Amino acid sequence: MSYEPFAGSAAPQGRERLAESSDRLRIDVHRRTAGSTELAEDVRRGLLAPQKTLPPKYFYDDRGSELFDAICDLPEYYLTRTGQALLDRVAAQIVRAARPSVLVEFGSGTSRKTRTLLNALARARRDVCYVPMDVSEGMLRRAALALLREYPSLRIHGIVADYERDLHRLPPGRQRLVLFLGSTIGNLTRTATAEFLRALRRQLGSGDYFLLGVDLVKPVEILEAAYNDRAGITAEFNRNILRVINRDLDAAFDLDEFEHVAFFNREQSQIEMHLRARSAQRVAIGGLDLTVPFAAGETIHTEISRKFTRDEVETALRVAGFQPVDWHTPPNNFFALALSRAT
Ligand code: AVI
Repeated sequence: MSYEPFAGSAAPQGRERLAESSDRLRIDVHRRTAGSTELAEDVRRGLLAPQKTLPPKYFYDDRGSELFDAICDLPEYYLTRTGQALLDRVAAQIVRAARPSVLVEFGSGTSRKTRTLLNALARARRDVCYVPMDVSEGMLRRAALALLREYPSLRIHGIVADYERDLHRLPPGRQRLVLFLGSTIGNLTRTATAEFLRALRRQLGSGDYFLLGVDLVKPVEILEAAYNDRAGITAEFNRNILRVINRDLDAAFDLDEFEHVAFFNREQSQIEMHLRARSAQRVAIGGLDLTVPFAAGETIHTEISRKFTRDEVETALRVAGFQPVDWHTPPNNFFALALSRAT
């Protein structure tokens, strides 16, 4: 047996806790600082910078996660549909190549796409332990319980943690297949991506596999439409970050005063999302004891979503210590699944 998460391992200490343990389910919760302290520091730093910024991870409270789920079903948002159809087509091939006994997933959310791989693994008669890592304990728990009902021989070791900071929380194991799907890596800067890949490689043993989903460069009209949907859901998602700050830091952002802006920056090969002040204003943030001035038209940069080429992805993987194995794309070349092996 290459992985035994349920036998005799010590419960985490301090802020970390073992939320749940049974024959088939274990959930470890790791929290480094109280959420609002980190939010306060990030908001203070971001809104005092010359180009105001806010980290995109704060989109995802319960409402933001629901809005993101709605985005995934939008006609303009090709990413989820295309990535899922591609995975449906190549899952069996990936399972044959990686032969995993542990399936790790970063940013697992509702584990939507995981089922495709679990089905392929069941068809190949491979029993696995699934290790989802997500910041949302509620979402991880709901997804885990649903999966346990659907897959009677599945074991799950959930990790409630932030994959950018807490990669070292990954339990040891062999024959692992690590999933990072949905092009979530595109929301990291180039530097953060390189750091993330290097940190991931350090956690893996040689011979473990990594499946990375990436959104590819394509005509600008298609890219910009995906982030400016006609139903206005992406705009609501973008403004949700202000709602989070109003609620958790006692701030007074008037959401109607901030306009959603999303465009493709060709030089950086990334979609940029901003919130643009419709008029000059001052916004009080009670929890920070701070008032932030905005000029009319000034923006808060809330997200990047990088769009990749094959060359760029494979170079980044190689530099971090992964050997590219397969590059899967759909006929329209909109999206790619890059399978690589830790060398
Ligand atoms: C989660 N991530 C891959 C999405 C993206 O497309 O970059 C987040 C998103 N932002 C606006 N729409 C979707």
